[in-house]
Amino acid sequence: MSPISEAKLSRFDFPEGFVFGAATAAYQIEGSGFGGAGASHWDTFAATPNNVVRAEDGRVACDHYHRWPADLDLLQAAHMDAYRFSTSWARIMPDGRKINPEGLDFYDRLVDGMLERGLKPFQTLYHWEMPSALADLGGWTNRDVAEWFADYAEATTRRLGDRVAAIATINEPWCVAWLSHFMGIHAPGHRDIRAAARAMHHVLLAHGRAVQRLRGMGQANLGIVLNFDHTDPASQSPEDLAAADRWDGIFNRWFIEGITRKTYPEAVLAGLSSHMPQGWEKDMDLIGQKLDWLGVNYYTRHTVAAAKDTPWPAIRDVPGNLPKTQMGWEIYPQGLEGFLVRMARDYVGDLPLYVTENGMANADVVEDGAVSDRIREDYLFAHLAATKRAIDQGAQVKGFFYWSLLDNYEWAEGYDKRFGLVHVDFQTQKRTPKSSYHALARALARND
Ligand code: IFM
Repeated sequence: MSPISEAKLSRFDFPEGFVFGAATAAYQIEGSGFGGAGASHWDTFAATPNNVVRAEDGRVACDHYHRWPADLDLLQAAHMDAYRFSTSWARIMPDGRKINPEGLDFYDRLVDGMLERGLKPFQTLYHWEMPSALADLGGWTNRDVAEWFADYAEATTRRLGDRVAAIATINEPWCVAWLSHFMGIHAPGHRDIRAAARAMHHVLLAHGRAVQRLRGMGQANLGIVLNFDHTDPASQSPEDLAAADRWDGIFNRWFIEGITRKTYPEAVLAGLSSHMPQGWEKDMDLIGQKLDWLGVNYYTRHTVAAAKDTPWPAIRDVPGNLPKTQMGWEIYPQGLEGFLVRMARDYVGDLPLYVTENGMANADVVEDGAVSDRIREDYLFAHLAATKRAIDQGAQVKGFFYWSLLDNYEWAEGYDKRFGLVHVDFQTQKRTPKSSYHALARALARND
């Protein structure tokens, strides 16, 4: 864990103009199923037994749809410069195609609310609410998803594009494709290598098509948010080294190499190529659209070993011995430094990088009206220090967003896992800023 002296870092230790913020996502906080919104594949996934802890869903979540002014006030009061939020496809296009004006009006007010408070709006277009009507047509396994997504991107940007500071197409394509179509852990819950191969490709195709469309409209500052998992081999045996390389390829190289090199890693194609959509190679130019920035989400590391006598990718997790968060994720800040430096060195050079998510879940409780989460303070400042070390090594990191502003709906984990700087009582919706919120606010104060 970090030496506590790292808690002394402040905004003045970072380059002038460095952006500090917090991140959320629509389904995890807004509440859903009203305001003209359509159903998404998360509603049906959650309604199916054994997918989500206690079958909890996002119907109420943090009721942010009605409480957003107070939530934005919390960001402002912590001296943040920006807010990373997502727009919900199912709210804006309930059937996946036709616009719901009420949905766009909501985001219009939200973006204006950010600007009134001096917060730069960092928008994400897809943070996982595939409209059910499109999921019925195969969702990410259907090649047409690229055009559906570009239509949604265009409609949303026509309304908000004049005021948002940055747009990310997709949040965490690895989760959209692999976690959801191979591992079955997120919606739509498939465990099928053919579905996974298609989703792995189509999610990037949709990204490329949306960037092309928005660029054509003159929209600036377009990026994508990728998640990364530091991977260590369980031993130096050739089998474990190869397993670690496969995991690194699936998680950490597939998406960035698709975009920046217009190729996919050989170690992954070895398992996926026979399941890929026909002619996928011809899509790589569209996928490799120029980016204006890259978002890096980072949480943890994994140690992996070869799993003998199992089908490709034949990998198994080996429990690590570092301190863990409430998610059971090892705390390893060096991994963040490593990925920021690696992205700059191997893939994007001087392209602006943002840490678009980093944070930890903890079983926080309110005592005498306050929450003491010193462990999160340590986690946060250790990762800020890792970010600073990457900057010192030349990575062009321009901002850091803590995940998350609020305790919220942690997908398959329901409401148990608390990632927020602000505690939410899900019965009363009372917000209680935690000690980590106050520590970050002190670090970000400008003293003027
Ligand atoms: O809550 C999620 C978020 O939606 C995407 N990135 C990881 C977070 C923690 O699991």
